[in-house]
Amino acid sequence: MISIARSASAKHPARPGLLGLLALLLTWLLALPAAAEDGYDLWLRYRPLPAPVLKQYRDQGTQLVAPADTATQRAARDELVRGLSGLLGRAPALAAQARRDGAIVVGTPASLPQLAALQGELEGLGEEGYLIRSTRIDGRAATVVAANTDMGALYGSFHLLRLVQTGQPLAGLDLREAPKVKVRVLNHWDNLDRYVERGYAGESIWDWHKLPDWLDPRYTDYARANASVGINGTVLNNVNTSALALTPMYLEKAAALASVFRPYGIKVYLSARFSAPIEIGGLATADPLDPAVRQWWKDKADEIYRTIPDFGGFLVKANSEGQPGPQDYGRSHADGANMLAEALAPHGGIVMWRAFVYSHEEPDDRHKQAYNEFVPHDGRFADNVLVQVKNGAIDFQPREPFHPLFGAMPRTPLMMEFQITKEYLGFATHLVYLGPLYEEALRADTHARGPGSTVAKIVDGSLEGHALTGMAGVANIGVDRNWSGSHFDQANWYVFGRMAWDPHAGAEDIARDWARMTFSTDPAVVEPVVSMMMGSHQAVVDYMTPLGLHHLMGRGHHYGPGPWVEGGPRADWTSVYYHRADARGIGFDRTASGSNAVGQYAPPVAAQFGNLDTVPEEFLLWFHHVPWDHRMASGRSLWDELVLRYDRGVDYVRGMRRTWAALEGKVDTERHHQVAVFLGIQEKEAKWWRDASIAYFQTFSQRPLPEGAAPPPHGLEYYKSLQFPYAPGDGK
Ligand code: BDP
Repeated sequence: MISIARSASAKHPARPGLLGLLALLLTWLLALPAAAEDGYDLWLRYRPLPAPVLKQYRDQGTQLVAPADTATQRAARDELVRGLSGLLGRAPALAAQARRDGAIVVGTPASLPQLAALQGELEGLGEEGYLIRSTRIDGRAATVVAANTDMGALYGSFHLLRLVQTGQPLAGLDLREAPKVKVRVLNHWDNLDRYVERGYAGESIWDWHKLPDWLDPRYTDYARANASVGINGTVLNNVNTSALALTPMYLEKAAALASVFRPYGIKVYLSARFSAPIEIGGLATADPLDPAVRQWWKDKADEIYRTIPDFGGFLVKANSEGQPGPQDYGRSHADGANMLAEALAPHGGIVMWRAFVYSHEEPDDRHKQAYNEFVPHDGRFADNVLVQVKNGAIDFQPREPFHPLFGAMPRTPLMMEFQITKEYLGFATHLVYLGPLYEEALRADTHARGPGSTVAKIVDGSLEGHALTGMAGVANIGVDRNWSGSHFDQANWYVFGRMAWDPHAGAEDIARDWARMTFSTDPAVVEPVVSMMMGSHQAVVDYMTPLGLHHLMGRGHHYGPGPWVEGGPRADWTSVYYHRADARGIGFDRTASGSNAVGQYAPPVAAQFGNLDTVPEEFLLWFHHVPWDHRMASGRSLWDELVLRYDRGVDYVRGMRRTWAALEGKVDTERHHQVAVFLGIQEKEAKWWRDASIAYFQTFSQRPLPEGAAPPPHGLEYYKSLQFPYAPGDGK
């Protein structure tokens, strides 16, 4: 449209009536919702602020004092120029000194002598923290972003931009921020052939074949997005990895990515296959106590650090789901982790050793396996090892109680592993904001050292006094234009980063920031969007696995309902193993009369979960096998309550559709349309989950549906017959 206007004026410069035409066109353009957007810009859109919000920045940001002598300083200055120009509609004048009131001054005492006076105040902010303050510099009112390091200044710049993006006033600012967690990493489950395991946003963004020469500009945007939320590391390859990732050819490619990420404070890590010494080293064994194996890893570490001097370290999935590991040689997880730790230690690298393990022999309850294998080794891991624990004991289910390892290994730093990609939560099309799931897990009270021993305090190291701390998120990123497969899934990447920075942060505040940055500062958009997001996690729990049910999805691909899944290679890969429905009732008895997994929690928690009267209803069937006519808090029978929960979940999705439809015209058409269509898919699939689950469980309960509940439109056989051989993201 802009080009039409331009060519019209060039061809007919003096034609009478043209001005009128242009005025008409302008009126029409202004009446349109914001121009179509494809989501590529994520939350860093920097579109012009609306006039009423803009007014408050009239005198601010006209000047920018920000040195650009290092790559990180340039990244900060470029981002501020880009952001402020876009948001305020005018480029800030670059200056060496603030000459007018309202300048933005960014740097460290070393990079900007004007900031020397703040030196004392920067104490305690460490290498990544910053302060943002309204103060006077060179005798002028200014907004200062000051830090001990260039990286701190870059994080502070992103924070300042966020304040403007979300329409916060820049007057009277006095903020101090430092991350509460040290290692804040994405885990890409990306294979070297660009297939993304459990990926729903297209193939891997790492174009391995064209690396190291072709550095896709997208890599820089990836780094910007991560730095904007404080993510400081990325594991490039899948936990189920090929040993080839550690060969010179791939190390050179990884080094090229590291060079793009370095200015943004993002370290590169690699998943290491435990049997690499055999597969690419030509050794006969990978036994961690074998001197030749230990030497091989030391040499490999030396080689890696010659190629990537600031390499972060290894992520390892060992003796889990068929992956090789130390137990293949009768050694323990600690033996395996410590061997790698020893190789990395001279270079400052770390090992993230996953606790998501379950052995070839089926345990009586998979829930108990990680605890049983790891707790005996507490205190035996080297100083540069983090044990990486999923938020729950089974596997990223829509809702799980916190993992019993949290609080049970006080002498070992445990890092949190969340899944950002929605393997068990409807893939990319379901609108499910994961902030409430993360918050629930982090705020859970382990009672490990009395009340208030939250998972967040274990993850941030404060409860048990660990300096090495971490949080990992399994990435939801692919080559889709919008990065995450849907616009709302960007929020899950965003909230992961913000919570890794501060595990005590609130999901709703973060959703509000995200919505303002991503869609609009207009409260008439922000508030409905935030309210949709905040209820969306409970909704997916309701329509998929209410009241503590879990692991009921289709086999392998995990798409859609499959509560009937049984048989196959191992019982704990089936649904019937987990729901245990029979004529009497439903649920997994994990109390002392059953598997006693509940005994892995601290006594007050075990007592609460283990007692039918005190277990929170959301975990009822996780811990108890409960009769169909058990009285629920609502007064209804369990069966009626179950059906009601399924319906409640579907209804919530219908409500989201209505809310979103009412935002038409307030959100650009392209994104509005896609979200609307995806919500339609979500409603269809939520109903499918509800119908299939009810049809199946009714064969056990033998009870009528409660009044008002519609019978499933098809018989059970229909739901069971559905096949999805090409569902995306299946493990390979
Ligand atoms: C499961 C996934 C599988 C992963 C595994 C893991 O289905 O693809 O490899 O977790 O975390 O949830 O290792």
